[in-house]
Amino acid sequence: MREAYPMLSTAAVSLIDLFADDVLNSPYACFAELRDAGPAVWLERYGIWVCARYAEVHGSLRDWETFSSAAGTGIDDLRLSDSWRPPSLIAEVDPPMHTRHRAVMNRALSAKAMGGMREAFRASAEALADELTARGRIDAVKDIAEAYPLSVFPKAVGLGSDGLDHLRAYGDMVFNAIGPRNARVEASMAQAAKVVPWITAQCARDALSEGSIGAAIWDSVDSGEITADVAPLLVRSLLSAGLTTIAAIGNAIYAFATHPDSWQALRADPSLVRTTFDEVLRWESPVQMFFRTTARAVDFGRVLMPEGAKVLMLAGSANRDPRKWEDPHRFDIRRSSAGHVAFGAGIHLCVGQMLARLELEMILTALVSRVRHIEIASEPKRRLNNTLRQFDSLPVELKPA
Ligand code: 8QM
Repeated sequence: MREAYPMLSTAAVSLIDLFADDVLNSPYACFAELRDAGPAVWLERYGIWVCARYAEVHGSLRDWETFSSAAGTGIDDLRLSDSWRPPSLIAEVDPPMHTRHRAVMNRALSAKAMGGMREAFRASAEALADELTARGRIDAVKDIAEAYPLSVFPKAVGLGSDGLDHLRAYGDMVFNAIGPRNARVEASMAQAAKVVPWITAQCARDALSEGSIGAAIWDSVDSGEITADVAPLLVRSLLSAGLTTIAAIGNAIYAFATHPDSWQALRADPSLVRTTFDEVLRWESPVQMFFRTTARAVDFGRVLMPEGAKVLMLAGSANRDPRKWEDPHRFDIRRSSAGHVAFGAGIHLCVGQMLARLELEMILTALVSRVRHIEIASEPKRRLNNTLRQFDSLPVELKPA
C-alpha cells in the first residue's frame, strides 16, 4: 500500500559542497558518501538533487521523458531565469526538436566524415610526437593535451588559425556555467566580452571552410532540415564541447605516467589504444556532471522528487561506483569499461565522441611507438572547473623508445 503521506520523502540530505576547491581537487571520498547515502540525495547547500550511483545516473539519462533537458543542462532552470547565452539547440532541448537537430549533427560527425579526417589527424599527431620526443622534458598539458587538439580540431570544424586561444576560454565558461554562480564562473566570465563575440562570429556560414564539419551543418539549411537561425547554434555546440578532449588527453597521460605497466601493455599491443580510452574516461571523467530536470514527480523508492526539480547526474561518481565496477578506483586497461557514462547515455549520448576517439587514438598511437616511458617530472597542477576534471600543468619526461 502507498504511504499515507505520498510526498513525504525520506531522502538523505547532504551538506557536501561539490564545488568547493578541496572537493574538486579530491572528489572521490565525497562521491562515495553520496552514493552510500541513497539513490538520490538532497544537496542542502544548492537546493538540488544528486544521483551519484551508476544505476540511477544511467537509468535517468535513458529516460528523457522523465528527466528532461529542456530546462537546461546547468544548475539553473532556463525557463525561470535568463541564461548567459542562448540555450544549446541540441543539448538543451527534448524531442521532437532534439531529434531533428541530432540528425544533422550525426551526419556532420558521421563515421564517413571522420574517415576523411583520419590521415590529417594522424600526420599532425606524428609530427607533434616527433618534436616532443626530441625535447624529452615537456608539459603534457600545454604541449600535448592542448597542442594536439588545437592542431586538428579547429581546422576540422572549419575555423581559421587566428584567435584559437578563445576556444579554451569559452570551454572554461561553458563548463563552469553548468555549475553554481561562484567565483570560478565570475573569473571565466571576465573574458566573455571578447570571447563570446568571437565565438559567435566563427559560427557564421562564411567563416567556415568548405568541406568542414561546420559547413556540413550549414548544408542542412539548404536541404531544408534546419533553418538558418539554427545552424550557427549547432556550430556553437561543436565549439562548446569539442575541446573537452584537452581534459581527456591530459587525464590519459596522467593515467599512463602513474601506471607504467599499462603503458608497457599498450606498447606491446598498440591495438589496445582504442579500448584504453574508455578506461581513461571511466577512471577520470572529463565531464564530471550535468543536470536534468524532472518533468513529473519521480519515486526512487522512498525518495520522492517533485516535478520541476533539478537533478545533478554525477557521471564521475557513477563511473567509480563499486555497485557497478569491480575495484572501481583501479585504472586497468584490461577491464571492460563498456557502459561508462562519461559520454552520457540515452538520446543525448555525446554526438562528437567519434571525433574525440579519433584524437585520442591518433595521439596515443603516435606516442606509444616513440616513448618507452612517461615519467612525472614535478608536481602536476589541476585546473579547477565547476564540472570538468582536468590538469593545468603536468610536467613529464618522455623517455624515447
Ligand atoms: C556538455 O553547447 C552544447 O551543445 C553543449 C555544451 C556542453 C555539453 C554538451 C553540449 C555537458 C555535456
